[in-house]
Amino acid sequence: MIKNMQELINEFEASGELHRVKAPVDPELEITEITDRISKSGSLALLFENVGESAFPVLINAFGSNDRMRKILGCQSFDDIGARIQAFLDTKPPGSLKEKLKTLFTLKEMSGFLPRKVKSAPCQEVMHGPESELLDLLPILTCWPKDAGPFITLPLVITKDPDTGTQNLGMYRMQKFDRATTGMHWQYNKDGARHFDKYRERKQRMEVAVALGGSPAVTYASSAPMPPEVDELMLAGFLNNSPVEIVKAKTVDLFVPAQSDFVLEGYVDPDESRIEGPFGDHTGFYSPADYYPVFHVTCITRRSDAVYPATVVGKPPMEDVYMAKATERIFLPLIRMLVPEIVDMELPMEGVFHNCALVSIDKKHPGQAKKVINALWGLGQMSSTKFIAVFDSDIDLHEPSTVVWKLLNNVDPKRDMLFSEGPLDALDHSAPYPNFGGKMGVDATRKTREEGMGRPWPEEITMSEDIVQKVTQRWRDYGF
Ligand SMILES: Cc1cc2nc3c(=O)[nH]c(=O)nc-3n(C[C@H](O)[C@H](O)[C@H](O)COP(=O)(O)O)c2cc1C
Ligand SMILES: [Mn+2]
Repeated sequence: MIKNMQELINEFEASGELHRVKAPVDPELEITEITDRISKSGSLALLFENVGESAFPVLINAFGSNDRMRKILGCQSFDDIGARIQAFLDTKPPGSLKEKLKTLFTLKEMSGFLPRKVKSAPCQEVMHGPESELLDLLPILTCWPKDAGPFITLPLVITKDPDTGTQNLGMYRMQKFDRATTGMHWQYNKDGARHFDKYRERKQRMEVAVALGGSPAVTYASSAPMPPEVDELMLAGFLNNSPVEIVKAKTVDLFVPAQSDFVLEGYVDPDESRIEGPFGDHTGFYSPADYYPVFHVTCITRRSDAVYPATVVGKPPMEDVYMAKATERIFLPLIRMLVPEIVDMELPMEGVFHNCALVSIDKKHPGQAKKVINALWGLGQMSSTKFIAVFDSDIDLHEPSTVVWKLLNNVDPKRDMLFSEGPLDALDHSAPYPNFGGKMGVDATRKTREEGMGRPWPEEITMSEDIVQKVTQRWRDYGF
């Protein structure tokens, strides 16, 4: 388990996966251009030691490879984590599937991974009060030329449900407006926004803490689509195989991860909003400016050896592609619990996750592919998926050429397309309205007579096994 950013730097440096940049660099655009080139060519973690006027180094692209993601999540393969989750599911007595999912993270077996409260913590070694430079202390990056300003790009936003007292940890970017305020870019369907709606109804300010850095598994967990009402710190504890230590924040009634590098404490006022953006986003386009709530920072605590974590999003592949790949594998067993005929899933990076899902199914009855498409359009964060294509289970969804081949050959557009409309991701720019628009499903499975296929389905070409073996054995005889 990698406990904090300092351990992560040591580990990745020892394995040759981290490059230190000692030359002075500008947090405005220069770091992005360097990081983008590294992301598109082999992908090392980068530690910028000398960033603008800031006293703190910047760690970027720590999550930017499948190998490093596996080390961060402590697994040999992401599917091993899925299998661990599956094992927990199997211990549950039969009940409705929905019920099972809801109770999965409240199981007795999971209680060992609940966060553990501690009295003192590294994240509170140094405190900067309300009169200090606050956000001016941090080397916050301006990522792209038309961004509205500097953005904190790896923030773990901690809020509390006023009804249940459950905390949520969500990654929502934050535009720095000045030394003491930022935007708070939680999209309407995210847990932070749901908490905020409750405070608005009560006409109360909401206390917010924002952690930066600390345990990389905690940072990953804050981006994971956990069901509402389940603390992401429990997932991080599960991944680390050890509870996350949390400490009471200094000035707000929230618990924050003890290993964090920085903690920003403050509040969001329901009566206040301000234009946020544009921001060069992970779609590869600028997301437009819009009104979002404002976060007031009233104090900052930090480690004495704090490192500022950042990421740059842009045209894929960037660092977030590897975080999303882990999510695709880890959450597959949960999706399969609700839609059991699903065998595998691939979210191609060009679809930037919300635009396209490929799934394979074990097809048993007519119309099943279309059933699966509709089911996914009603499932948690999957419901904002724009394109879904369904294949038979004898396909490797992770081979783009095979996928396109089957898609183009197996589909009769008139019979196999399903057009619909519904909620879309806030970052979709093609739809006529924000968050709502058209959707398309494609049934690329083998079609049967019951599905209106008037002709026999052809057999796929494969060589007979004895000839394959014979040729393998004789390969040298042919002079190759
Ligand atoms: C680098 C990165 C940046 C993100 N930025 C945002 C953002 O600005 N707003 C947002 O709503 N979601 C953003 N997300 C996605 C959320 O973190 C993700 O949907 C998460 O599940 C939200 O947590 P929640 O379900 O507890 O709300 C981002 C994810 C990553 C990896
Ligand atoms: Mn959540």
